[in-house]
Amino acid sequence: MSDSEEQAEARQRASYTAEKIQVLKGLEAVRKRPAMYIGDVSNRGLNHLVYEVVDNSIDEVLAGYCKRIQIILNKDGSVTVTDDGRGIPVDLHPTEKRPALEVVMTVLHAGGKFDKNTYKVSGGLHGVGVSVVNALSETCEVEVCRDGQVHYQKYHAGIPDADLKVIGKGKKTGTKTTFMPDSTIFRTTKFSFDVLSERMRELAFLNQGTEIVITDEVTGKEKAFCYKGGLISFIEYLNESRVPLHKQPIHVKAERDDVEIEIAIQYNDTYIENIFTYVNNINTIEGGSHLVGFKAALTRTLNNYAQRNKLFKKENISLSGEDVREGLTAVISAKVMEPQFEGQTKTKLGNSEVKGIVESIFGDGLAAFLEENPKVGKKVIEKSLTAARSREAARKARELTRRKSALEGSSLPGKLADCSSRDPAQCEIYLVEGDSAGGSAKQGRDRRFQAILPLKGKILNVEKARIDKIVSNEEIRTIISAMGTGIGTEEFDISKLRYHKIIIMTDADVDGAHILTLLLTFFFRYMKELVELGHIYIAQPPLYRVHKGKQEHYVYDDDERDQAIKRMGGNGVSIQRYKGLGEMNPEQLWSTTMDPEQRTNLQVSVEEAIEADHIFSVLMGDSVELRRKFIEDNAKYVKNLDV
Ligand code: 0RA
Repeated sequence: MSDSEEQAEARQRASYTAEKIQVLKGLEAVRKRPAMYIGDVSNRGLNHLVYEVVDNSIDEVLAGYCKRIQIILNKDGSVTVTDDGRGIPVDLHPTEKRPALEVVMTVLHAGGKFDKNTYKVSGGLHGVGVSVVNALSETCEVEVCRDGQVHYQKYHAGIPDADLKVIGKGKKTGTKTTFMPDSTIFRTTKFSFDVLSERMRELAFLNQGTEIVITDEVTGKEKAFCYKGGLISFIEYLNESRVPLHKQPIHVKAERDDVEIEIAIQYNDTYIENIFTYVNNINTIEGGSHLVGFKAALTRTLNNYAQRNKLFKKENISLSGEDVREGLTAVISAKVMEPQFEGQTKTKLGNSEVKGIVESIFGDGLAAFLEENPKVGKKVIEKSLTAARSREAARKARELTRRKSALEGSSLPGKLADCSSRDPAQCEIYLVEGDSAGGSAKQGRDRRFQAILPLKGKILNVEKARIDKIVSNEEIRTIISAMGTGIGTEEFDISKLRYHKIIIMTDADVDGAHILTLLLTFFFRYMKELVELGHIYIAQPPLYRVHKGKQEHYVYDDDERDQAIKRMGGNGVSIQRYKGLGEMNPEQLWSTTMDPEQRTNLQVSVEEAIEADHIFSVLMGDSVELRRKFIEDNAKYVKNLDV
């Protein structure tokens, strides 16, 4: 070998070593700060590992090569994701000098470098790359079928055990990934079949015709999703328990300047606005430019249509955005090349060019539909006009309350026992079922930062009532004025929120569960941001008091109860089952349920917004049949209720 050849080889070795060190550093960073990459290390972060792997297969769906994705929760606690795409490339990576597959599996953000013309996700929780999943797994195995061969590699904590090798032959193509989440990193390593399957259903709706099957090998549960109708099927699912105003959903699909837009909408006879928006299959909870464009087009197109067809009896009337969205169920799906995600949870689309594109595509599509379906057009305009009238009535009712409370000198409800702090970030409000529990809570609380609002009986079911009736309901009015924010999409103002923690405290019986559901429905429909931003909590009062002599334990479920009895030695242990909050004295209520040092509140989230909408619409809607089926299917969730 000549000197220069030797030098070149030495240089290459050095650069290879340098690359290896880079890779190790990257994997180490992920293992040191997992939350930076996947949000958190709870059940939520754990489930995101599955989403990340599935997202890569979905990219292959979007590229047009993958039809089926299978997810198996294995008996040993690992997960296997299999797709029938082209298979991750295995040839040498031009600069890294290793198989592309190994690069994808071990280098952060190496995933999307091969194909330029795909709608890749950037930012947000997804799209961190499958190398992150690998780094956070005790073991991970990939099998790639392509070019007639089966390629295989295994990793420990993201580091390859050996070089990529060929382990067999096969005609088919595809990728199979099996990973075992690292139990030293995650607080829990048990995947949630129900949560995962909701997301798989959503992906199946959003990617028309793709078959997604999820199996739990432990319980034997399996769900297979495949929707020929895509977004149209999605809308039909969302409106399942509602009465539609027109049979066929309105569907618009087009592409402009590399932005793909698909929208489906259908009106129903409720008063609820129910819009889901997506960018590259990601739920944009905070909305953004695609939603703004959609709303603008809907309002403008319906007003123009009504004007031109003389559907407004009075001249000079115009429908507001809220009027035309009453009883509307809509799904908006945008595919954007370089999405910019903004907002508190990075789920708001920032790309301003998308607004105009959605506005013109949807405006044109809707106008064309209305011209061809005048009967539907007339119905929609009539519904919107009724909405406008009742909104006016609601405004007058509110105005009246405002003037009345101005006369009385205070706008806060008399039943509210407010706290002394005026810093909302420090303040909490307990919404308590019944006057007697309310009384105990008032005595037991820390009045510096805890306010108590006792609620009498059941609040109105907002799922079935229109806004004017809702705002004239006494119980709901009390809640609204205590919150300080106002309600609805236009009037709601989060900056006026008076308490950053809103804690619902009800009895552990059927009535309590009903009141809880009614309250959650109200917040979900009319103060959604409170739920989205995590301001709503459910208090967890103990189910039993176990005591013997001077020993005393409060426990929250049957397992804990049995353990406590064992610890105390069985004999002479007495057990008290709390049926209502009223059975606890103020001190007990404080120490078990209200003391921030000891309590365990449940934070309500809308990660599964579709499921939440479905639950509320079914439980609170008109269909007895669907309700019965739902309760049967979900019996396990209600087993702790005292039926
Ligand atoms: C880039 C190029 C090619 C395939 C893939 C990515 C791919 C990635 C994943 C991740 C999970 N499943 C996947 N399937 C495919 C193929 C390029 C070619 O064959 O020319």
